[in-house]
Amino acid sequence: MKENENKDEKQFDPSRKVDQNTKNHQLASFREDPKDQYMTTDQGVRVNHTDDSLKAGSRGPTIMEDFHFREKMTHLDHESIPERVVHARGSGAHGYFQPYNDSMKEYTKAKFLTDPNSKTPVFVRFSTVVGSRGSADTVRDVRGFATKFYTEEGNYDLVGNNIPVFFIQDAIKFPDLVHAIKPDPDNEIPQASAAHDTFWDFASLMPETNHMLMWVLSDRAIPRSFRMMDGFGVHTFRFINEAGKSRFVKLHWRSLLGAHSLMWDEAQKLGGKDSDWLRRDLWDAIEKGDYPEFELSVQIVEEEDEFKFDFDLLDPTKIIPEELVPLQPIGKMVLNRNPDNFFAETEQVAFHPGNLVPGIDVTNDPLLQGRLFSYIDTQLNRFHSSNFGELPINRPVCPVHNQQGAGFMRQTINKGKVNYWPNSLGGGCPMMAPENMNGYVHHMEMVEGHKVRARSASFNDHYSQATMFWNSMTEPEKKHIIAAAHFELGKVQSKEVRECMVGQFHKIAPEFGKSVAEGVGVEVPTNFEQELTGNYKDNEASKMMKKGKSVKESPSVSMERNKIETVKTRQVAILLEDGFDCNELVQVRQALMDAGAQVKIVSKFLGMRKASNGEEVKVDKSHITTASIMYDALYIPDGKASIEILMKEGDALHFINEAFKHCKTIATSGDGIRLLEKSGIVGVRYADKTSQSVKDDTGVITAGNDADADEFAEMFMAAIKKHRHWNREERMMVPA
Ligand code: HDE
Repeated sequence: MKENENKDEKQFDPSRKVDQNTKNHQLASFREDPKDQYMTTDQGVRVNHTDDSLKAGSRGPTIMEDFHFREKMTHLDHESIPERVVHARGSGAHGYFQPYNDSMKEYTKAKFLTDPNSKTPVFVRFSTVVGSRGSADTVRDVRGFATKFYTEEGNYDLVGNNIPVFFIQDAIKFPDLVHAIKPDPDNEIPQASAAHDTFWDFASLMPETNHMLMWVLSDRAIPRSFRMMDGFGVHTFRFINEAGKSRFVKLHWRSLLGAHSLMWDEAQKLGGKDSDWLRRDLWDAIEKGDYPEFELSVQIVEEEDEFKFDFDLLDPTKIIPEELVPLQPIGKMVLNRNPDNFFAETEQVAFHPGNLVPGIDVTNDPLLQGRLFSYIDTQLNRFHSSNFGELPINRPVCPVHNQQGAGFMRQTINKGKVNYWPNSLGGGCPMMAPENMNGYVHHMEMVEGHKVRARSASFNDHYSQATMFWNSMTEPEKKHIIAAAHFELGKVQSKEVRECMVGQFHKIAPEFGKSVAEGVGVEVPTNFEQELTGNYKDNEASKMMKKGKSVKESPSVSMERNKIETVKTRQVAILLEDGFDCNELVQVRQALMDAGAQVKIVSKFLGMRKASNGEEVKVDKSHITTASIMYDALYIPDGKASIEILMKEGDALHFINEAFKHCKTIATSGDGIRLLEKSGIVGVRYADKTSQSVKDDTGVITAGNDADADEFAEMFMAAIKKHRHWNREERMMVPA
């Protein structure tokens, strides 16, 4: 039985030990299943007719007393709630987290991170940031990666992103950032895109955005799948151990499938052909039992080392390079169950970085401090009640006792007269928990200072890590960043804004600035040395920081240098028509499926296609319902008749050209080589059609008629593991 079928409807007992199914059991009591039931009104009265309203005569007006009509219509009228002001579009999944061992005991008393026998239920919501609820999944944007851990000690939320830094350093700039990046206030254009004047105007005047801009222009901002992206807590948090000792910690999720991305052309096309691309991918994978897995790792810094870096640990525009503080893997999260109801779960889940459990605490990072206010505030706008914590998806799996009794939509029925503390009439209950009974005690950090509206000078370096990021990229990654900047700034009308931004890019890396300038019709400003004032002025404190530990390059930030080579869950299209070679198809398809790939037969029409030996296969997708952008690799089985038909199909030729353009692995044999030659692909060296050889040229695998099918399949899969063959971008032009 698949894990997600384990929908045990047992009665929920909040006092029992939490395991991976506890949240599922709790939700069970809220689920409704209409199977074999009569329709009722909200009051439970059975309905006997719901197709006509109650009227005075069949052609007369509707009568007020029609309680069924009024109730039904009122529900529709009130069905929507305000969408999230940012991260409006998201997709959720249930799962669990399990530590590998108890190695974190030294650092934190949070049990869910230290007990290898515990499987803590989680709910994760992935999201885009800028677009509204119905916007496309594949836009260039940061992705949210928010995890709610339903621990025995209360809910812990790790509300992170797929990029480890942020645009701004102080929360007070967040409303400005959001206004600048969201659609323009006069015409609400463009949707879900930073590519417009206001965002780049803001960014070019705020060098603190530089490091984040590099990440956002990189392929990280167009993930191939929510399952194939990393997550980051961004801020420095604190771990507190049993003895009360505090250490700084950064939290990271690593996808166990590796971080992979779309190409920009592909992302834009998917936005039209399947704007639910990431949502569908996540849903389908979980339904098939390909459960997404993420490893949680930490970087731990002793308090006494706080000032040993060339950046401030409290500055959210900086990473701690892994080369300075390596990641320690601590456990794994598995997402194994889709939500039952999008609204009740994915829409109503309410995250808050201030949902902490004993053993984890916050720091004075000024961005984090502002978030601690904003998340509750925004939930009040979404739910119009402070009781949103009682919603099934938000309620903890441990008992909740307090005197927060009333308010809109209160669910809990608090017993007795006593709803205040201290009390003697209620026996002093609910009681305060001393620290040894797991009462949450805030870390007793010593703070003092003048009340000032200011930023620490230790936050002043806005270039070094942006440069480090650029230096750490491989050549193809650098080219993609330049192309992304050409697109983004290319959409900016104001020449001054383009110039100013190019000036910033030039300061980050001269060759980067020059290459961007070339594509956006401006010169690198000759006297660009940003008029550094206020926060952007170099001063003694920031010079002191420069003496701290730093690296000029951090290979760990490059996706290309760290990709995980696997075929698992890759989507492979098989293009064929009547007359294909069935033996070869069966063998290659089996090898792919054994390696964990998902295989789809694509043909002109749906239905059955006949092989040259008379056997039939079922078509999964017709050309009109699919496209090469929805696959990671392409295989065209041999078979003279099938190939002859494909050579005359514009859609098939386009499929091949486009897959090639997007640097995907393409495999074919025998007559299939003629088809590749007929397509727009140029400059590839193919195997000799009549030989036994198999050839791989930039991810195009071709095999002669007498080649060994196993060898062919092996070479095909080895090429798929590379994900993309970037060197093609250099060598060839493709008309697609
Ligand atoms: Fe958020 N952010 N944010 N954010 N954020 C919200 O809260 C905010 C920031 C993140 O799937 C809102 O419930 C401020 C960083 C995620 O439901 C809101 C600041 C990071 C989600 C809000 C930031 C995030 C949100 C909107 C700067 C990565 C989606 C709806 C001070 C560490 C959660 C909501 C979900 C959502 C405020 C910056 C991650 C308005 C003020 C940095 C993943 O409260």
